[in-house]
Amino acid sequence: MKSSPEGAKERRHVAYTVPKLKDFSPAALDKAAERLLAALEKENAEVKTESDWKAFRDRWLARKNGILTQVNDLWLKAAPKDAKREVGQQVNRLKKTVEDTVASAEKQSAAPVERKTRKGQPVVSSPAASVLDITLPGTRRPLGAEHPVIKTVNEILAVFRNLGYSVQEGPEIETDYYNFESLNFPPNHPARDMQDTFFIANQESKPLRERLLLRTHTSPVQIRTMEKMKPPIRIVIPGKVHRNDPPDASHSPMFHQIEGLAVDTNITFGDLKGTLDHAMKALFGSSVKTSFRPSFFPFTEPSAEMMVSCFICGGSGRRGSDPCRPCKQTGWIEILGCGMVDPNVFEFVKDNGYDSRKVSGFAFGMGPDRIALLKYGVDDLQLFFQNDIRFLRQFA
Ligand code: 2NL
Repeated sequence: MKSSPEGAKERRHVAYTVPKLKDFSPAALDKAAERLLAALEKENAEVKTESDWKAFRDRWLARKNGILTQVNDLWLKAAPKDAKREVGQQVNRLKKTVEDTVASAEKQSAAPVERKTRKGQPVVSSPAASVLDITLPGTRRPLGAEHPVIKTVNEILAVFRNLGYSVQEGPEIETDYYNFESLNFPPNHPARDMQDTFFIANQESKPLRERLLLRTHTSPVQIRTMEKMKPPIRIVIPGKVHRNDPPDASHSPMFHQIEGLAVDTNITFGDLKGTLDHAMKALFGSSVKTSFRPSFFPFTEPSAEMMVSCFICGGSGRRGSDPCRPCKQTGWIEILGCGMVDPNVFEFVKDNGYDSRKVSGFAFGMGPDRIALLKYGVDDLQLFFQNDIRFLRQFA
């Protein structure tokens, strides 16, 4: 029978095995650790190829029966109570050394090996040189670029970061509780209808508040954040949201939202106006004006829609002799919804310090897809989501 080279190598020495310890004294531990490290060094020196390295890694790090696992079981778990601390520290040191050694062995197994040509000058080639013609031209990897919607999202986030807001994110699959109930949506509110919401199938056996759906706005993240961070807070939340809207030039079943929330003592509608007016000037230029008109959202009271003077026509409604299309000749563009957080919303997080008698807050939400359409003069939202690089590369 032919024996493999690996088999021959194995027989040359007896492989290290983790001994059971009878003596857990520091001196005995040091001795055991010394033997283990000697074996590690010896085996490390024998790693030449990638498959050597994989075997080396598995022998030392495999969760099931790897040497470190055995050390944990035979040394740490078996240690008497009064030696546990000492053994634990020793095992942690060994763990770190083994992990570092295995990690650097990977580099050594993949590193180019130095070879001599017949004339004696060193030639650097990879172990795979025999199957790789290094004189062939390389594969071109075209550079990617930021998607225009993400670019817009990042610009908006930067404005709020500069005001001291932090960025929070959360799951796209949400519960009815976080998407609706905690946001003061009455049981028969139209936004709960199948019309708008994508429900996850087969949830009927669960209580309503635990049923899963695709979030229809990023507001659930605001509740989740208020559950984990006490006031005062200043946060902005970007993300994908989903609504059962058929796609057309201005609608998509997946779109983006950025919401913001500031909660503190004595936050007023004046703070809301000042903050958002500043944000619009930072985004669209210092000459834009803002205007607020009453609106309704279930989670804010009072609520408003903010208009920004048209940054395409400068508010005139006309472009030369043509009517301005983005603002429909009104000179104003509806840019976001906002309002003062409804005390009913704080009620759901009152145990974390949100007592509506002590704190107040403002919130706002905007659609960066629509803002990107306006900013780049694109007339069809679908273009943003078809990922045709002939379209996208224009923004690179
Ligand atoms: C819009 C309007 C808005 C909010 C979002 C919010 C969140 C909490 C409490 C109160 Cl947790 N409000 N979010 C408030 C007003 C408007 O979005 O038109 N978005 C595109």
